[in-house]
Amino acid sequence: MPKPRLRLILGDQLDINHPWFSEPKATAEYVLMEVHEEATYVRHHIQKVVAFFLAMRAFAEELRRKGFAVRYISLDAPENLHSFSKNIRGLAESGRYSAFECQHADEYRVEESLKELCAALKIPASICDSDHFLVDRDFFLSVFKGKKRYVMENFYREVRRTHDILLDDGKPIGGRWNFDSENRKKLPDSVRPPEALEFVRDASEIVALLKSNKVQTFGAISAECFTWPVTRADSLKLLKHFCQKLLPSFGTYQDAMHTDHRLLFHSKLSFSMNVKLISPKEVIDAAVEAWRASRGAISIEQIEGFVRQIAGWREFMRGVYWAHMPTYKSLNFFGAKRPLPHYFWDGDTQMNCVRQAVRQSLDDAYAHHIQRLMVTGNFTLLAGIDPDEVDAWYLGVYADALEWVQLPNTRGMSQFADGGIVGTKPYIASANYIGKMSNYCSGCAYNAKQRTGQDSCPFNSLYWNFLLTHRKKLESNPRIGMGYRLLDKMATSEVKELQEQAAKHLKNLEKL
Ligand code: FAD
Ligand code: DLZ
Ligand code: SF4
Repeated sequence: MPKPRLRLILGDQLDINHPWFSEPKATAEYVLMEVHEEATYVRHHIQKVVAFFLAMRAFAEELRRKGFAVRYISLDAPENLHSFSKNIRGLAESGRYSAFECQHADEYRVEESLKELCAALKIPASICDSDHFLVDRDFFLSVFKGKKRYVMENFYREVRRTHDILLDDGKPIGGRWNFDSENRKKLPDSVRPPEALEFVRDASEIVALLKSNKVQTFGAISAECFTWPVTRADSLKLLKHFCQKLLPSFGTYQDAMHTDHRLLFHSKLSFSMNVKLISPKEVIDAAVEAWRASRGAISIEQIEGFVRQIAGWREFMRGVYWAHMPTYKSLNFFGAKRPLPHYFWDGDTQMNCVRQAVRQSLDDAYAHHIQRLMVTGNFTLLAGIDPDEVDAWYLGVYADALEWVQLPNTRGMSQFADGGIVGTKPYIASANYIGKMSNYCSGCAYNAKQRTGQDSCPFNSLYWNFLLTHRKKLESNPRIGMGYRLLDKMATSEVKELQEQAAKHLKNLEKL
């Protein structure tokens, strides 16, 4: 019998439709491994680690059921050396395999170590594509070749053209490429989002394994009632549920926030997609098919809003990440250096919006986009928190957090620490925006209408103070000029009061 090839499957490469699995089964042995290196490179939410381990174990089982040879190295396996490279070296040196193969990793850190590993092995080694994304890494570079800056909209149109998504004879269906302006409604009392679809499993065994192996995590978990989708079957059910129940209102309430409705009309498909249980193409195809079959009952604003997130933002962020790593990880345009306040770890703050968004994140390892961008991210930006600390929080807290998508969203879109590589302006807002998009302010200890005074909402004075502090860096930006024009119309005494109030809030940051 010829020796098999050894093939590594990373925790975010759980794609049963990868070309590997169409090849003759006997030619390869597949290895998956639970390693300390990955469980501890940042402190993760417990639900994130559990979701990865359960998904990896279920995938290994599925492969075995289908007749593939699988080696699964669990966290407590005696032979586990707790790093991808060390485990692979050990196996490759055993003499049992003819070659080593892996797929490109999505994270720079891991990709670099795999390249080093392949160069060092004594058996032939190669890296292939994961075949997951709609476009490859070079597509991004080709769209922006010779251009001064990246524009997500231009990239998004090219992706839609490449895959013929929502086009009629090359023209966008509905007459426009982008319906973002129709995607900004607050949730009215009369609208009740459907019950979330959950996939209840007992995760006690993994929770005990993490504890006995001293993996430090944070956040809450109900071990007997773990609800994230961790198999392809779960993910397909969730996609169906999204298309039937959530898509009809997805776009309209995409930016809304509500204390009683954590998920609203969001899909919660990010973990499934990021670990490749389902592909972005099949998610888009299913949603477009549901929209088409509805014969107008689902409006174009809903489907375009959803497609834009996946064909646009998700792929665009990946392009930015690979075009700018590793330097991107240390950009700090505003020189922000305050430590992250304790309430990001315990939710204990009087600011209701931050409390809701953080507690939900700690409870569920999930918050939707606007909570991440316009509540927690907005606050850390206005308060001048060190982007390294902000990144570590975002990378740890969400089950869907992998660096290729977390970093450009956090350091770029949300903190503008890249000086405008991802976004055209910093996403900053006062209580006015949060009040307009949520019911948070009515239950808050602070007064959303007040800019100064002990009870004044911190977002208000911090907003104006941010503009003043960074005037040199921002005032020439046409998208933010309005703020400076308003500032210039204010009386000097009013500006001074705002600055003094902001200074008090910043001094009192840990107690807000
Ligand atoms: P939905 O609202 O249902 O959207 C559908 C899908 O669109 C998502 O599943 C996701 O795949 C994609 N999508 C939407 N917005 C973005 C975006 N800005 N970038 C990339 N994909 C997008 N997403 C992650 O997958 N991992 C992260 O670590 C992550 N970190 C973020 C950090 C910050 C500061 C911000 C502002 C956003 C971050 N996002 C991240 C993007 C987005 O918030 C999540 O993808 C989304 O909330 C996941 O929930 P959902 O599946 O219900 O999304
Ligand atoms: C996130 C994660 C965690 C917590 N643990 C593992 C693990 O033990 N084994 C594994 O293969 N993958 C894990 N992952 C996902 C990896 O971090 C991810 O596959 C790489 O960073 C490449 O993107
Ligand atoms: Fe947040 Fe300010 Fe509204 Fe309170 S008043 S919920 S702190 S925006």
